[in-house]
Amino acid sequence: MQKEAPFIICVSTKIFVSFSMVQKNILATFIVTAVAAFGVVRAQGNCTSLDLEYICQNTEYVQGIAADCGLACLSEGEECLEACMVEQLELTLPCIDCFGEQVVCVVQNCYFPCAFGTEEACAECALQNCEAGFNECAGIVDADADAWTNLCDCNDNNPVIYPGAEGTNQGYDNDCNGLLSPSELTTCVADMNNDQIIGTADLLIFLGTFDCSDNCLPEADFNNDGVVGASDLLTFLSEFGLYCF
Ligand SMILES: [Ca+2]
Ligand SMILES: [Ca+2]
Ligand SMILES: [Ca+2]
Ligand SMILES: [Ca+2]
Repeated sequence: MQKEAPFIICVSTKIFVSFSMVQKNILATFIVTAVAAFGVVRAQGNCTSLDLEYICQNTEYVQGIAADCGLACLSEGEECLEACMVEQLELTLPCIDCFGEQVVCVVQNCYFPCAFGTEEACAECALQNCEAGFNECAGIVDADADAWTNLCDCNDNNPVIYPGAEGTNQGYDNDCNGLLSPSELTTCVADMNNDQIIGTADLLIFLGTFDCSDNCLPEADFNNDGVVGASDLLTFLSEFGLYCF
């Protein structure tokens, strides 16, 4: 009996340790998945998120090429147009197909205003008849209704983030310029490595001390209850991705 007791304790300690490791791995997988979903702009139409970014950054150039190719291929149709655009634009073929469809739409619906009317009349007709179809094909949406589509809205799920937006001190790059101004930063507790970003480096430090029994990092005990547990994890997750003072 006396020989077995330590053995049982030893085994149960091992089980406890491995169980805890499994939990940490599940947690890490969950968080990494959540982080990946957080960071990726999901394009739903024919255009990839890289296509949309390219169109955003080169809007006038893309429009110009589309118009030029449309004119050059007026009598030859969609294949000519696509070949013409592929040559000059860094867009995927399925995305370029949407431009082809749009030109066909304009030719079918707006031939007279575009051939004989003013540029404005042609544009107005195209907007009325062919813009919605193009947006649907390309996957262009304004999911957060802040008047900026996912072409240039660097976070289309948050209406206080769009090009030119005022800082809201919530830890977001509000104006999508890739830079952080004082009015964009917020106060964080989870910046474990003090680099002003709550990111994967902080996550690794936090997970290293999560559920700790000794040598706990006191700075990870956000609610000061003596353990690094579930409620601290919720705090950490609520700050993930934020920019801090
Ligand atoms: Ca938007
Ligand atoms: Ca937005
Ligand atoms: Ca900014
Ligand atoms: Ca950090």
